[in-house]
Amino acid sequence: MVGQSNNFLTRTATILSVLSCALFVSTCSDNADAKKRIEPTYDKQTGKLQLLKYDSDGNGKIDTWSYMDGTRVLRIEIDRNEDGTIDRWEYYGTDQKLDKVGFSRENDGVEDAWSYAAPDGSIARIEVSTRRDGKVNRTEYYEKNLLARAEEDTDGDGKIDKWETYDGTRLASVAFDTAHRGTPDRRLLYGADGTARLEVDSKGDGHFVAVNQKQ
Ligand SMILES: [Ca+2]
Ligand SMILES: [Ca+2]
Ligand SMILES: [Ca+2]
Repeated sequence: MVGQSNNFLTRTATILSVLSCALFVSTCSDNADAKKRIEPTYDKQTGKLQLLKYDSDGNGKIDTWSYMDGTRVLRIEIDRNEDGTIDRWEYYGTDQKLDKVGFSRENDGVEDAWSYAAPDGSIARIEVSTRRDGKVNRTEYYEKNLLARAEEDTDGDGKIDKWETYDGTRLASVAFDTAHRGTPDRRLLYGADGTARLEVDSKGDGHFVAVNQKQ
């Protein structure tokens, strides 16, 4: 998933250039071929372009749907493996830059996570709806395309109650707010050697003590 991000961006740029080439520019070299593979739909009353259906790989089957407001792209939905369910949702801002990319963590056509890119094209964060109801309750923060930390509202009360940190690809710590104080009151620290240590902040003053130590 993470490694696909840059491919996604490249693919998106390609699709956009093909679409605009076929529809709006008359001098592009692949114009005729691309035009054959694109089906536009226009608003009956205003005549504005609403939807472009596109067969990106030319196998005769539509795999890309671009929802448009005239010449402006609003959203592109892609069925990459052509199994009949969408697996990538691209959302565009008014500046026509890719805002976020939705995807299905279960690959079942249900959009449950949204990736946001950093200016260099790497993943900045991924928002997740772990209940798959469209509500974001987990946010993962990435550095150099590696998960660095995550925070989650596990009980759905709107407040973060679980925090994870990562060291490379290894989970380094998980902290929980079991007392609904808004801050963690217990945490598990995982060593690189496979050890784990439980610490508790019983007073809520940010001072954690290992449970097997005398306080
Ligand atoms: Ca196709
Ligand atoms: Ca699919
Ligand atoms: Ca919560």
